[in-house]
Amino acid sequence: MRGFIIGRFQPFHNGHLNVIKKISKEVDELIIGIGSAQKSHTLDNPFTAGERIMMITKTLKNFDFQYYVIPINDIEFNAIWVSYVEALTPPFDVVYSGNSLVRELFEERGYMVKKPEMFNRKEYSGTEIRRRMLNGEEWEPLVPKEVAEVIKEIRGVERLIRLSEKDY
Ligand code: NMN
Repeated sequence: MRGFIIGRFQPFHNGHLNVIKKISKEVDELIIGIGSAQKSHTLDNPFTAGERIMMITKTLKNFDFQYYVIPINDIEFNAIWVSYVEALTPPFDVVYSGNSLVRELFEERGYMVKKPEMFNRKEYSGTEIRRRMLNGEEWEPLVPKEVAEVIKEIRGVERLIRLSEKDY
């Protein structure tokens, strides 16, 4: 049984990690799609696909299960999006998503779709973490320590602050 999960992971946080840990007990292998892979350097999507891959692979390095990380660009064509995802990924049997559009598109194609149980959604949220980064508040406890290290290495908080100051 192979599962598929997609998220923007801007950044990868403890909520994502909890969900993936749980799913890893239900499936033999998991495909982790990096959504909106083409986006970076904006306030909502500050990190590149490569940076998000680093966050995930470093966090999961001691995990004893098989997973694949696949960057997936957005396409302006929801009706063929599932076929587009299928063309980029290994085959899968079950889809996990908290995003109602993702669930709708896969359900219409006949996939088994599950909504992962999320906890502490208020704090384990990319929006909240990016807000804290911009306001100089404590964000590190909301992400795995490997993610905090990647964000420091790439000077991610400084990037976000610069993005908020310039009128690109
Ligand atoms: O659940 P979130 O974190 O929002 O992630 C879902 C991802 O799937 C996003 O990156 C979103 O852009 C992507 N997606 C893309 C399409 C499309 O390209 N037409 C459709 C549905 C979801």
